[in-house]
Amino acid sequence: MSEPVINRYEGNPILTWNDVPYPVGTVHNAGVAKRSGKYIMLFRSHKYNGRSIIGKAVSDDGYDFEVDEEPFMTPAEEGVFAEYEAFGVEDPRICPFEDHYLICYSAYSKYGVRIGLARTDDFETLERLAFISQADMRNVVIFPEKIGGRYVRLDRPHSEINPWSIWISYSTDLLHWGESKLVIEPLTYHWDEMKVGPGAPPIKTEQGWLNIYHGVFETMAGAVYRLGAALHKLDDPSELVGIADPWILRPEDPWERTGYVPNVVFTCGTIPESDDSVKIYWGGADTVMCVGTAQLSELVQLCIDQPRTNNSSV
Ligand code: M1P
Repeated sequence: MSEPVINRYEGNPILTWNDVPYPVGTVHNAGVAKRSGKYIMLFRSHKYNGRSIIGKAVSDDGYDFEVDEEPFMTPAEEGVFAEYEAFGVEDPRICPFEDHYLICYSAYSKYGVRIGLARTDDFETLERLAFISQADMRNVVIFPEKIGGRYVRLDRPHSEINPWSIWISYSTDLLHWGESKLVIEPLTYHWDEMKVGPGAPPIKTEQGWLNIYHGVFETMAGAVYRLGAALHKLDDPSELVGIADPWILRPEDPWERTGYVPNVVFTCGTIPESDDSVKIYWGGADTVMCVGTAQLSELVQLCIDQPRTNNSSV
């Protein structure tokens, strides 16, 4: 197996519950965006009652973040959103789209978990648009531009029959989605054999859309969440160029191996920079936020040169 392609930042974890000026037990699974030279992080926190809210932190360099005094998003208190967010809002993914930012988040209620879509222009105000799935669905990421004239997303429905897999869906108005098709399944006897889910919104490269996803392996001591990379065709992302056989990140640091949920690295956001590097942000053990860097060209090449097969060697 090749050497790790993600270099962990030596200052990890970059954000913990200690940095938050209101009472929370965790800081994890953050979406990120870059706006006017600032890095904006929308992170998930468990309140003491176990329900999740979303906070905001801002940084000049992508490593050193300062958290707002108040949460950015809490469950809605009236209307249709209140009914389906009553148990919490989780795992925001931020997709820059034209001159605004689309935010997909998991909404929990007594009916299960479904996906809410919100929009912001400035990360000061937030407009909830619609729920874009029924229950049960998690891990939705929208591509940052239309493809073939339509909005495109990767999503992860739950099913009792099939292992939890990554699907693709299309929309003409962002609100109604369909023509869904399965694109990545877990692979038996592989590090992602239990389930997979989209991680960060896909990144456009010359060779294809880079999808950094999470894959889960069940052990006698519980599930292990790792990150992998897949490359989707530019003009038709329902087709894959390749899925990298090795994982690109696994729980190694103490704050990834122990915490609220042990042995978890889980991404909801990346920031591609202009020099081929990409900052990858991940939650460690559902408890803290971490960051590392990789070269986009290396991640792409890994998908092309070492694609997984049914006879995976790693
Ligand atoms: O606890 C690990 C992760 O479990 C869920 O991920 P998935 O949808 O793939 O099962 C989510 O609750 C996620 O937030 C969490 O980090």
